Formats: sequence, structure tokens, C-alpha cells
Amino acid sequence: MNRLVIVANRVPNPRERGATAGGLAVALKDALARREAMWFGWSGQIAEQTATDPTEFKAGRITYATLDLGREDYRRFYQGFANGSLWPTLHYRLGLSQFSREDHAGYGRVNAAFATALAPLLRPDDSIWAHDFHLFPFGAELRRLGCKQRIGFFLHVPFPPGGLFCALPRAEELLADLAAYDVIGVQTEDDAANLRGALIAAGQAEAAARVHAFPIGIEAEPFTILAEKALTKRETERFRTSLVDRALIIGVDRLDYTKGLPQRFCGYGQLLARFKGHRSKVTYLQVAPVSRGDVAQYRALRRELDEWVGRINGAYAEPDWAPLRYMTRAVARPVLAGFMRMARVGLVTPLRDGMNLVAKEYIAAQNPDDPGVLVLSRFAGAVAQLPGALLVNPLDPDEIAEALDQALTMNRGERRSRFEDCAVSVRRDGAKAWCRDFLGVLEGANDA
Ligand code: GDG
Repeated sequence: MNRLVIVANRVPNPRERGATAGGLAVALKDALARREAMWFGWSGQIAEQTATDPTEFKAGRITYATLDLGREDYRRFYQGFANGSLWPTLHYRLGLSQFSREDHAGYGRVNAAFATALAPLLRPDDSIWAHDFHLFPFGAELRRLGCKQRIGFFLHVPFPPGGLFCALPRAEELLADLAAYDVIGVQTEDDAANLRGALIAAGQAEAAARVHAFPIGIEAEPFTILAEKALTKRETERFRTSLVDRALIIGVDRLDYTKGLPQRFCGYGQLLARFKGHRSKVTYLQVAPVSRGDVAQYRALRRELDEWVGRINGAYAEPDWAPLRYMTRAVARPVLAGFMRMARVGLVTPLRDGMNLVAKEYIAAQNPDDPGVLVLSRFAGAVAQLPGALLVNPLDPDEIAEALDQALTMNRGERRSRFEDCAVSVRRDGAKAWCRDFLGVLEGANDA
């Protein structure tokens, strides 16, 4: 079988397995186990200048080839154009999008540097799979260097309607660059329709025909086992004891303004204000590990959430009950799986999300005999696969409060039936299927 080359902004550290392994590494695990592979991308380290020669090392059949980013490139490419312009635009948040020509140039420069560093390492029959919004121009840069290999691209975040996307300066260039890819994957049919429309309007009708939806999933069974096993661990037991039989609501999100956390906290506050019977009978744990902490908007969000926590706990806490427990440190994956299993409600209310794997993990973690209820934003890509979830508009705190009340008072029969409606696709459409489907299209059904 030919080699698979994965290109992603962040390359996982093979020494960090399990608890801290990145989501993409987990999703690609099966594809990488079955064939010779290379991971190529940023090392996560910042140097004076962006490196030109990658550092290479092997772990089993996987070669890791990474580049350090120069300080200025990190600022322009990563913080600037990728996180400051593209991320908000792709999440429908034009008002938060900032543009500068220097950032845009840095984005192009790093994509060109990645392509220049990777090209000499490539074999003629490699399949190349580039991931996410950091790499729109990467395939075009490889083509400029004469690379003829099959190159696929997968966008993990949403793609908004063309008119919105094209408000971003230089958007047409990004669309023209995307046309260099043989397969352009997105999460949902809505994203695919938006991207096709934008490509056609930009005169890239041929590329539009290469856009397909491949909803990403998780491997449900190992996560279920992790959750079951976690219940016997000391850390989980201590947490359970601390709840004193109160119903648990759980939220797990990177601390990001797309995840709708202030609105969600407000919704929980509304639950306690309007549905008084839940006071002192429910505890909400929000795990929100800090991400992109060096970007101003993320620091502002953190301050806003600190205020919400103070407001809610200040208004409703009792000497032996804190209604909202909030932590900005990451929790180890096995422990998190156990917390999800214990939770009567999984609260997942992003304002926009490409997919949202937490929603699927929450379902996988449940005990099928006595499952909890998923309260899910109608703007998460995962909606199509989770028909048993209680859907909410994440901008309406009252709707969140009403859904929480409904979930907390739902009888076991309805909980089981809603859970089964969600579990079917979570079990069937896992990470393996996602890789197989994407690579099947990229490589032609016969080689997949
Ligand atoms: C992007 C897209 C798309 C979170 N906190 C902890 C922790 N996590 C894990 C979750 C989950 C992952 O991180 C987050 O994945 P999501 O899909 O929810 O969201 P993004 O990070 O925004 O991911 C998204 C995804 O790419 C895949 O294509 O679904 O739409 O935005 O696995 O469990 N894991 C641990 N401790 C934590 O504290 N161990």
C-alpha cells in the first residue's frame, strides 16, 4: 500500500498518548496503523526564523517531520490570519474578524514554506491529506512546485454562505487555491452547499464538483469502555461523593468564543431563576481548558466567564452547594469519560461548530439502560447524526433553561429511546469510517 502523508498545522507528539493526544491523532489512528505514514507540520515550537529543513524522526511505521515557526510567522500566520481572520469568518462571526495585509502575507509565506520543506520528502505515489483552515493554499503551493500526487483537504470547521465568506479580503484567492486539491472535504451537507456555491461564484465550477461532506465521528466502543472503567477509579468516586446525589450537568469545551459559553451560563442561571425546584438538586460542571490564551478575544472571554461564575454562584450557592463548578484546566480523557457517564445531561451549545465531538462522546459514554440526555445546539454539525438530542438555539438562554428542565425531569423510557436514536449513528459512523470514506474518494474505491 502506498504511503499516507498527513499535513496539519500541529503534529502530535507520539510520546503524548491517550489523555493528551490531539483529536485528529485519535481520529486518524486506524488509518495510520494500517500503512506506512508521515505526519508533517508545525512542531509547536517558536524559533527566531521559520525552519527550512524539517526535523525528522520515526516511531514505528510513522515518520514525523516538523518545522519550528519563526516568531513573526507565528504572529502573522497563526495568531493573525488563521485565528484572527479565518476562524471567526468561518464561524459566521464577521464582526470579530480582523484583517491585515501583513497577516495575510504571513499566512501565504508559511504555507509556501511548508510546501517547500515537504516536497523533497515526497514519493511519487504518496497520498497527501492536508487538514483544516490553516492550509487553504498548501495544495496550490505544492502544485506550483510540480507535485503531481493526489492531494486531499479536509476542513474541520464550518464553511459559511459564500457572501459571508467573501467579505473576508482576499477570499477569492483562497477559493482559487482550494481548487488545487483533488478532494475537498467538509463536515456537513450545508457546508458542502455553501462551499460549492462560493467556488462556482468564483469561477471554480470544476472544483465545486470535488467538494464532498464527510462527517467526522469517534470510535464509540473504546470510549464506552473508558467511561465504564472510569467509574471504579478513585478520582471518579471522589467526584461522585462530592455531588451528594445531585443530578449532574456536564459541559466540555475548549475555551473558545464559538462554543457559546456565556449564553450557556446565562441559560443555566435562567434554569435556577425560573425552575426553582432544581435549586440545590443539580450541579453543573463546565470543563473549559484554555486555548489560544495569547489572543486578546480569548482573554476577554475568560474574564466574562469568571464574572458569570461569580454571579451564578453568588446568587444561588448554599453553604454546602455550589451550583456551577468551572475549571479551565484540562481533565485526563479517561476521567472525563467517567464524568460524562455520570452526567444526567450533556450540555453542548456552540454558536457554530464544524461537528462537535463532545456531543458524540457524551452519547458513547452513557449507560444504555439509564442514559442521560443530550441538549444540543442546532448549529453544531453533529445535529444531523443525533436525532434524539433536545435541540436549542444557543443564543436563547430561556430555551436552554427550558431544555435543561425537560432533560432533568425526563422519564427513563424517553431517555432510553432518545439515546438509542443518537447511538445508532455514533456507533456506526466512527472515525474509522470517516477516514475510509475520505481516502476512498481520494484514492479511488479500489485502493481504499
Ligand atoms: C474542531 C472543530 C470538530 C476538551 N476538553 C478536554 C478534552 N477535550 C476534547 C473533547 C473532544 C475534543 O477535545 C474537542 O473536539 P470538538 O469537536 O468538540 O471541538 P474542537 O476542538 O473545536 O475541534 C469541531 C473537530 O475539530 C473535529 O473535526 O468537531 O467542530 O471546531 O474530543 O473531549 N479532552 C481532555 N481533557 C479536556 O479537558 N482529555
